[in-house]
Amino acid sequence: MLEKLRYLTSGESHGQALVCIIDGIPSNLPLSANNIDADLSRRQKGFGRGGRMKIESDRAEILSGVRHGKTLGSPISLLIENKDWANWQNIMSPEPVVRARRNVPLQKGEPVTRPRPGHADLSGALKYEHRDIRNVLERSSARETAARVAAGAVAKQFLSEFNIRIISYVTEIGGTGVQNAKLGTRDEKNFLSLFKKAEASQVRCPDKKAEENIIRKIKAAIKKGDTLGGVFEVVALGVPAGLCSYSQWDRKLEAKLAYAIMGIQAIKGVEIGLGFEMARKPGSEVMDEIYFRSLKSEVRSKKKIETAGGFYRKTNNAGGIEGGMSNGMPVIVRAAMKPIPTLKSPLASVDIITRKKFKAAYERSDVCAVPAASVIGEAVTALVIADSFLGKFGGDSLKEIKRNYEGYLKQIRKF
Ligand code: EPS
Repeated sequence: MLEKLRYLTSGESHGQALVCIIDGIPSNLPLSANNIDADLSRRQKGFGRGGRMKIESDRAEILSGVRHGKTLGSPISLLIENKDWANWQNIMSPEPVVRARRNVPLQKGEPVTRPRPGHADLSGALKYEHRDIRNVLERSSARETAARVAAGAVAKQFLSEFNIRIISYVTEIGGTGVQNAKLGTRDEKNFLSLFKKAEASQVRCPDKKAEENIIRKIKAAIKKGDTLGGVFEVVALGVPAGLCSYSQWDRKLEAKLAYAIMGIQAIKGVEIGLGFEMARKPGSEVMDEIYFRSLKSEVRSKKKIETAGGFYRKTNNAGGIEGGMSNGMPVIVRAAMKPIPTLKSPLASVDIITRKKFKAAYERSDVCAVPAASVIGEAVTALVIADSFLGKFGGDSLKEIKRNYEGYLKQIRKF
């Protein structure tokens, strides 16, 4: 679905490393591994994560596409080591495992033959003809999202040159949380305040009371051997009107966002703006009415610059998108994550070799990863917005894109 920016990830959860190639980032964008590592670390946080996060401390190594702190315009490749690899070198060895000495057991690992309901295990085994489910679960694991967060951090770095920011917060976990009405106004100032509170929260929830309830819920789930899903919101701030198009189904901004968000492991639903709630209300209550304020200008460095005014809305039920195009308001995406399918209190399943009923195998896992999913949501949203931005203002160097963008802003101001 992406037009200008392409990216691919590779890597198994307990393999040597995760790898990501991003193609289409223009030249001369300042970029260092530090820009990426900050988001990698945010993705690892959140109350309810399992033992694995104590092993990993994700860092990106830039292998190509950047020289002396600036992008070259060539593909950027990134590598994130799996620290846990040290414990899996034989089990996940790319080379056939051979016996070092007679009487030394082969450390290939016991085949996993017990598919977990809700996981990729069974369909993946059938599809790829694997009789060891490890061959499926290693790649279907949400560990892969570290690579997507790294790619998203590069997209965010690009967008920051145009004062576009992508933020997120969690609104619900396990059916408890903060109601939309209590989140406050849907304007930039309030979104930034929600984000600040979310960054300081153990579960990325901006409401203190809701955070306490959520933590209580997660603790109860840990005790029961259960898992929890939830809802998070991603907001893109500073997006200009006119990204993407109504002209073709696959050029619509909502379509691109839904595609990207649904591509995150365990996501089962996406809404834009008021989303499903819009379907329950009459048109007179949900459309964002249009107003106009005359332009205000200031003289800065001997240049007259318009600083405020133009068309605006008082509400943002559309979530910043009308007719498949950004309309200049914050772009709001909400996503529903299902509970993690790896449960300590197992569910019924059938062994793929013996065909016997059993209670599904427990692999070490998280109890809740909604806060992490919210950071991943930011990453894929950043990639979509950056791609759409490049689709409209595309050029090969940052300077060329800035020139194109400024020309467009001038055009809309004069409209
Ligand atoms: C995951 C299972 C757990 C999670 C993992 C996703 O890993 P492990 O099997 O090693 O305990 O911790 O998430 C990550 C490793 C990560 O970096 O987010 C799964 O089965 O999807």
